[in-house]
Amino acid sequence: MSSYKPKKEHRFSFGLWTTANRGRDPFGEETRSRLDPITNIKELGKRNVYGFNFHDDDLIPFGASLQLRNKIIKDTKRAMKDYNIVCAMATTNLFYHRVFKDGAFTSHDPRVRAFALQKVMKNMDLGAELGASVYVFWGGREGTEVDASKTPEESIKRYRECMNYLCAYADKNGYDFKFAIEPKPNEPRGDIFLATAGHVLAFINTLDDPERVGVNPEIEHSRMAGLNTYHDFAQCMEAGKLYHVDLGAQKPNRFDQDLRFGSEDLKETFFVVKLLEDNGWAGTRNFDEHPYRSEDEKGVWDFVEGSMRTYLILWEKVRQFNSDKKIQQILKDLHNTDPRLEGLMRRFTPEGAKQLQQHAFDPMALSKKRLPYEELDQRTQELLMGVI
Ligand code: GCO
Ligand code: MN
Ligand code: MN
Repeated sequence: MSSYKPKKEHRFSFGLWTTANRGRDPFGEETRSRLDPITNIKELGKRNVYGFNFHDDDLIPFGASLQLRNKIIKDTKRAMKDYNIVCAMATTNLFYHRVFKDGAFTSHDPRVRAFALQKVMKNMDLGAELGASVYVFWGGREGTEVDASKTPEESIKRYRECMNYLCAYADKNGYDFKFAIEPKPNEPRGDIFLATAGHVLAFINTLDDPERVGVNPEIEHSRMAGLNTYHDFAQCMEAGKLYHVDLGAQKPNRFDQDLRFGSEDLKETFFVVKLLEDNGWAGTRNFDEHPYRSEDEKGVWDFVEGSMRTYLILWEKVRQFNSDKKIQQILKDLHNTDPRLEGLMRRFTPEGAKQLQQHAFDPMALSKKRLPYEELDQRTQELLMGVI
């Protein structure tokens, strides 16, 4: 029985904004005091978190002097070294300042778009300096409330132009970041462009350098759209485009709740962990979520520890699932083989098609095969509930 204690080798990571979240929401003010980024990094490191992620403004206040910037960078590097924690991912805040009120890459104003590019390039330089291996793009303000105000076609073109520009910038500077675009259907905008993982996958193929760019799906965002998170993650992975993950929990079809990992949708979350672990996920096991607004400063660390602990418990459940004789027998029985038909279907040939057209099927006999999904799901449930 494992102790469910996180280790650096588990490669857990948190965004600095997750732990520094002060509980402000549209209806109420902050409920926690400010957590400065350096203490934040140290506290994460102490708890065996492998890496932190940051938006430029999480670390260096918007508009900070060069002197302050340099001091913070120096302190960050020191804390990383002393507390054995890496910078795993960097990203840009293109949503907080009012200059981005109608978008950054999709703003109508070329000066705003250019400012956004400048802000990203500057933070990419810092991300590279701190050793980040992924750069995330979350277009929080890239959207509309008023459909008459922007056409999606034009907006997508602008988005593409910016992504192409930034890929070229990274190339030119020899940065080997992977870029990961993070979908979200809405919030803070009424509608956000690139709403789901599927939209992002389609968009990536239209870029100049599709190799560099992948998806950063977030459990919460996928469930906000009422989608199956496991399927979302799996399709990105199957496409070779799962470049980063944002883990958390969410009741479906609501505002972005950013709840602690595993606190909702436990079975779907189990299958996300299973997907990652069965496929040897090499990225970070990254949490993007917020402590409850009702928590105090201490509760923030309960939230961090709880997230990692839940992951490790689910990981153990994955091992149990994979070695459970009953489950594995059911799965084995589900998978028929028919070498002849499989051979015919693998690739179209006129000869093969002729044989397939002539093959005599007995649909009624085929439909008689037992699919014991009740038993399979019940066993999975019982495994998750801890009685087997
Ligand atoms: C959200 C988003 C953000 C982004 C982050 C990275 O909760 O709406 O997940 O947290 O991931 O800003 O740019
Ligand atoms: Mn979110
Ligand atoms: Mn996210």
